[in-house]
Amino acid sequence: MDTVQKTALEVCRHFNIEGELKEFSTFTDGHINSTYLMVFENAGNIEKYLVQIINTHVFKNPRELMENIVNVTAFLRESIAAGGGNPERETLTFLKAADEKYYHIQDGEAWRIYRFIDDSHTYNVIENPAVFESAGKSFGHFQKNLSGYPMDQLHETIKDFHNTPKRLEALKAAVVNNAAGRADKVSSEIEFAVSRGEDTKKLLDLHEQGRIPLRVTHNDTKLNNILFDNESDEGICVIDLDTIMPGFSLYDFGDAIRFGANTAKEDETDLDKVTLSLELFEAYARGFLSACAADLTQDEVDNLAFSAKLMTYECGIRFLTDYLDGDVYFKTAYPQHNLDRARNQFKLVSDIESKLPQMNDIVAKLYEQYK
Ligand code: ADP
Ligand code: GN1
Ligand code: MG
Repeated sequence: MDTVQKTALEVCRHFNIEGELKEFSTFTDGHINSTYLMVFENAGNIEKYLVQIINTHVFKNPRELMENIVNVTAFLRESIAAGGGNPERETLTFLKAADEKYYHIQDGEAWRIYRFIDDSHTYNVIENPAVFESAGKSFGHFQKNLSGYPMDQLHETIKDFHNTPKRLEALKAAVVNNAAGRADKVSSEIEFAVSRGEDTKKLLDLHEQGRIPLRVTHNDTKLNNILFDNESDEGICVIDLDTIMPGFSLYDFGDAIRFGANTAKEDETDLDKVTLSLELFEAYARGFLSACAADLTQDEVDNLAFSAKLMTYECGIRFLTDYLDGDVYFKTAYPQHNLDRARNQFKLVSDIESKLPQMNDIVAKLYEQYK
């Protein structure tokens, strides 16, 4: 048994999990937390848990983080049950440790445990538009379900998470610091980011003018943060709830398109393969608008297409910043990984720029249908 497995097992015992450990495996989908599946046999029953080390470099206050998640999932549980759904499968269920806390510090790391949702899968690339339409419905319903949640009770788990002007400032500071000595290699990428500075303020300006509201949003709506049912292939559960905070609906829409309507993986290095699929864009927009069009303001609707560009641009800025900082934020598999991701995102931004008129037409048509 290696060290992490041994520590994870001690953590499980602290959460009162009994029985014999039968299986231990690692999930590598996420860029932030360390995630393990642990299967136990207990009195003849098989029990499956998702055991996670919270990345405390990213989430500095695990107590506040877990308070948000536990309260939000309790709220979701009620609205799912009221709508006739199954809360055990449609939202996450966190375990409470022996000391009544929802996380436990072991060997200097913050751990948490929740129930594994069986017979489900995630996607990193979409081939079938119907799957992406279902993802749009899932995130649209998620927003709708949380519309009555008291926003002032949410802790801001990462300050200025989608503040794009501040993300650009952080990139400029990283260029000046040049902590990893990599700035010389990426002058064209820096130029790409800086030349689009005007775009960073657009949504914040609209908010200041009272034209787009703050809502309770997920803020990390990438496709692999939805579990799909193995049988129906429908989105069943929105996961990765660490960044639920007040935000704009457009962040959630744009980020989902950024990841899921890309015709290639987020770190594809053959940039000819990286394009915005209009078919996938339409599929997601249909799912999303069919779930929540009536709740959106006209300014939100008018900026859905733009939000895809903004969130892709912002994510590219963040990958590039982390590359310059020496890969201190996102998990990477090799030294140039963050740079490859940044180039991929910037290629997608260029492609979206050329397709914005068509994307806006698609939104206008669907909005008429679903409002
Ligand atoms: P990260 O913040 O690192 O992205 P996630 O919370 O998204 O971490 O979890 C990483 C991966 O683990 C997910 O993309 C998914 O594949 C899997 N996963 C997470 N929670 C569950 C669950 N309750 N049931 C099944 N799989 C899960
Ligand atoms: C991270 O945690 P994960 O892998 O779902 C990141 C998102 C980025 C995404 C890029 C807390 O998401 O903001 O958009 O990587 N999450 C955090 O793939 O920073
Ligand atoms: Mg995730």
